[in-house]
Amino acid sequence: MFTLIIGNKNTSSWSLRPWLILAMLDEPFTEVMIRLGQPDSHDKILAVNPAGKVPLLIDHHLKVWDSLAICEYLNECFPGAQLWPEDPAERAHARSLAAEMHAGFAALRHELPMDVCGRYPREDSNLQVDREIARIIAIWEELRAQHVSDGPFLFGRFGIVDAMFAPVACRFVTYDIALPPASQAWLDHLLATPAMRRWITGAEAEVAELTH
Ligand SMILES: N[C@@H](CCC(=O)N[C@@H](CS)C(=O)NCC(=O)O)C(=O)O
Repeated sequence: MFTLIIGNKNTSSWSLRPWLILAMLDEPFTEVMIRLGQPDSHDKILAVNPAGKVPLLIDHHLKVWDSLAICEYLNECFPGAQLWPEDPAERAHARSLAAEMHAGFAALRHELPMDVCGRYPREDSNLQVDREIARIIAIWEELRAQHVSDGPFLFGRFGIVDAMFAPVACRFVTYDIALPPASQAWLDHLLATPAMRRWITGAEAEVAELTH
């Protein structure tokens, strides 16, 4: 059985991605949460992962870290799940989008950090954040226009690209960012999945515990 080491559900956007894939696959796994932002957080992470980051997937003697590397490994473990699209051109497109999300959108990450339970309607304007939001919406709109008849997720069926953008979906709710109907429908569908509901409930429990 896999063990997935994650950070706080309310804020650890990187952790959400592989967690969501395991949860969507209905794959039993042991979840270990290391609370971030504590004096001993870094030491606790270093004790399991020399890279000093979560998420970390442990599969028997194998350790896989970095959210995208974990998603790739899960894709290899579950080929039937088609976590990347089957068509090579679509797969290349999906990989480009996952890489763009993984390496980019720095202004959005910095200015609008993931805070699943927070509600802070965005008031300040920031050109770079506006540009990144526009790019994300363009990606979602294009995918939904292409794949609306294939299913409710970005490429039709659920896959790594949905997982990569899931923390952005949470941010759009937190910061009340308006979306065109097709993107909004994808976001609503994703956040209503039992897997995302579990993550959000976990984040709520965590925040309640921290504030009492
Ligand atoms: N590129 C990495 C980033 C991982 C990352 O930055 N994780 C944060 C939590 S969301 C972390 O471990 N922070 C703890 C620290 O830096 O001490 C990935 O994709 O997994």
